Amino acid sequence: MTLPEMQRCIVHLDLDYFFAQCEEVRDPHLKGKPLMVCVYSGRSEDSGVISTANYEARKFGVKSGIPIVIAKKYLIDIPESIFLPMNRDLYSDLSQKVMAIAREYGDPIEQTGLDECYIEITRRLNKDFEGSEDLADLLKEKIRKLVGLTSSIGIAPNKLVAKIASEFCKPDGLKLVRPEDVLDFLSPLSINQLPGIGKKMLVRMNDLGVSEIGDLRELKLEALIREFGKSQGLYFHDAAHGIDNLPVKERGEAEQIGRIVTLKEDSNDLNFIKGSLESISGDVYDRCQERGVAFRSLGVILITDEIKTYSRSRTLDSKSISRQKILELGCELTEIFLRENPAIKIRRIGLKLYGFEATDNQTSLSQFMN
Ligand code: DCP
Ligand code: CA
Ligand code: CA
Repeated sequence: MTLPEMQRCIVHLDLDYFFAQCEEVRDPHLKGKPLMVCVYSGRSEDSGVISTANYEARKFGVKSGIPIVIAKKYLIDIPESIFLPMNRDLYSDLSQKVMAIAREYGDPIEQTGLDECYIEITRRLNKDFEGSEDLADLLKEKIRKLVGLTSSIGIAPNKLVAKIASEFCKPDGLKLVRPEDVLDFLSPLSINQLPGIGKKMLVRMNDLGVSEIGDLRELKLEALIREFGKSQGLYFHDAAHGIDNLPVKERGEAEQIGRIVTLKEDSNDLNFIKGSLESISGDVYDRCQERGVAFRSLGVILITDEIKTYSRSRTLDSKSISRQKILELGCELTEIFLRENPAIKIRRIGLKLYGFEATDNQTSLSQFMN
């Protein structure tokens, strides 16, 4: 079976007990003992919280976010326990090494934290999902060999299920969820395995009789929207059905999309300038479409015949993806500028869009997922 068109294969890679494991890489003697990385507040010797702990410490109930004093109580009978301060440079150095390796295994990759990323491997597979496990095994092995870290990998037809799968198989695991198995995989999982369900939401869900993802699937979309509002309701409905169409996107892309052109001649005639604004609008609009984003803010850049630069901008009440809107706003801002500055002639004109948000078919999920 070849991958049907539009069928994606996504890897979610998450490094195990990351900060603490980095410390073990730095000093292998630390291995095998309960190890805590601490965020010391500095108020008193032990004030602060646990950033993360290795699995030996977790056996005693230590976890991220608990006070250091509590962790010390849990480990009172284990004198070889180790408490270390944060060493951010080390974590970011090892993180960069891992991400560079991940990049060799797919394209694009979306880094969502120091210790995790999504990798789109669809185009690396020419047969079916089976090849994906071998690929992920190679990736895990390479990270272990070259960086010294263990990781957990989920493979699924979308980011949501891949993330749940990597969490599911921790530590040092690999979990493939084939498209036909998505619903069976999700059904028995506790509802708080879904990204975006914290303690409060868990209580609300339990009150509705929902404790597993399968229970959530029983609820109708209308009922979910009534209970949680449109965007959350949609998210829960899609998530319960294992649906997520969000693309894997490189981070750190330009925060704005813009273009500047030189007018055929210097001018303060809006009708003449409008011709250029039309073509720039089309261009920035196309680039928004390619990236699948809507914008909230638009600015015009006006460069005068004396090479002075001015700009005017506007933020909308709600996001827009309309080419017409871009042109209208561009003209409006230019007109206001020209009215206020009748003596100025424009040599170059530009538009920029920023304040990006996901387009509508993406909103429900993107609010809750990395
Ligand atoms: N972190 C933190 N405070 C938290 C949660 C996490 O400082 N409340 C830091 C330390 C973690 C890193 O972020 O090492 C990654 O977080 P994860 O949630 O992925 O947890 P770990 O990697 O520590 O453990 P796991 O093996 O469960 O992934
Ligand atoms: Ca992790
Ligand atoms: Ca993580």
